[in-house]
Amino acid sequence: MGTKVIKENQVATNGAVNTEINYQTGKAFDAKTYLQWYELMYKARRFEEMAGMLYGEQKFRGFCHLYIGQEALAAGSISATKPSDALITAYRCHALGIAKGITCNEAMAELYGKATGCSKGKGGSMHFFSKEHNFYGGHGIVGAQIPLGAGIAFADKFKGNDNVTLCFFGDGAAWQGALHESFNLASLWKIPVIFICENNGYAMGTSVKRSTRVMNFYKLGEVYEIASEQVDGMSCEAVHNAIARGVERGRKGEGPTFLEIKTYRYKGHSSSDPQKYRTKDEVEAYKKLDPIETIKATILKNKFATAAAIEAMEERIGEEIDACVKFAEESPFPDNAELLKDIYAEDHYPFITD
Ligand SMILES: Cc1ncc(C[n+]2csc(CCOP(=O)(O)OP(=O)(O)O)c2C)c(N)n1
Ligand SMILES: [Mg+2]
Repeated sequence: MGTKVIKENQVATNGAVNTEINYQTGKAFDAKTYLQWYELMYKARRFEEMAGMLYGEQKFRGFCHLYIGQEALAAGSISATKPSDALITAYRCHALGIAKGITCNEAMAELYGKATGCSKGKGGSMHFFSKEHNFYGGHGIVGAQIPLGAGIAFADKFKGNDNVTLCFFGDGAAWQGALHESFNLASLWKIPVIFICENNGYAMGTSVKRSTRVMNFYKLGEVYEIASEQVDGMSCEAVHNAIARGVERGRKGEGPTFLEIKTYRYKGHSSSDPQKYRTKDEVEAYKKLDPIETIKATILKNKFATAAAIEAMEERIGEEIDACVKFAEESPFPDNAELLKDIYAEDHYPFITD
């Protein structure tokens, strides 16, 4: 059951994990994996920095919740899974959507509410979606995606394939009844789902300490006889290995996994958050553990790539981000005829078939 536990309220440290062995290969992580992690996290970070700036300039409306600081969860999840594995998450969905294969063009156009967006401009920041890449949203109701994730995984089991579903939610969702109902049935029916609690310490302005006495969330899984772990979310290596263990369990028919991944968001809950509930020192302490900087240092230290090659990659991504803004601005808004589409599977009333 719980294999690795980070002490209560302790800032997760990633100092020693760079030499950690890849759980699947039994060897150190290779150059290709480090470069894949770096590229993905750097792209997500640059995309969101641009999105935050444009939102501040009121180029697009609605909400804008950024994943900045939490990118190692996206990187480690993708390297440990295959494209046919499903992923579902809450409203903080930009980085995970991009990790699953949504392009920067489709993502930025969605923020702008344009027809070329990944949800045809009808979802916005909180509701990225891509059937093509098995990315099932982008959900605004806290905890609502937990039973949906279990249901997607149930469908895969029913169809007899070996896909595993990654179901993300925040620490604020842990006390929703839907989580407990889903955990119970997923365990009972051995559903191939990995429940992932992104424990970033806060639900809007409410710290975990103010909402519960349970400081080790991973224990919630153990109550339902689900294999559970607490994971350092500032480490791509640790995230990859924990997800890989869950994937193996799911593919073998051994049922669900619950990961409490300790992470941190550097920005406010959404773009209109004065952040009075935490100190600047706390934010700075976590920034010192930044997964992007850590992975870059590992790449350079091990000579997996030269500084010039990394710079060239960064420049290429920078151009991709600039281009996606132009693409979004020049794209059309959805047609009025789109308004009532994509609500029901059937085109016409009564919307129910036998
Ligand atoms: C059922 C429900 N209650 C309240 C809200 C308002 N709300 C939006 S986000 C949020 C905090 C959720 O925090 P957490 O789950 O930790 O996710 P994080 O924002 O940290 O990623 C709340 C209370 C909501 N969207 N849905
Ligand atoms: Mg939270």
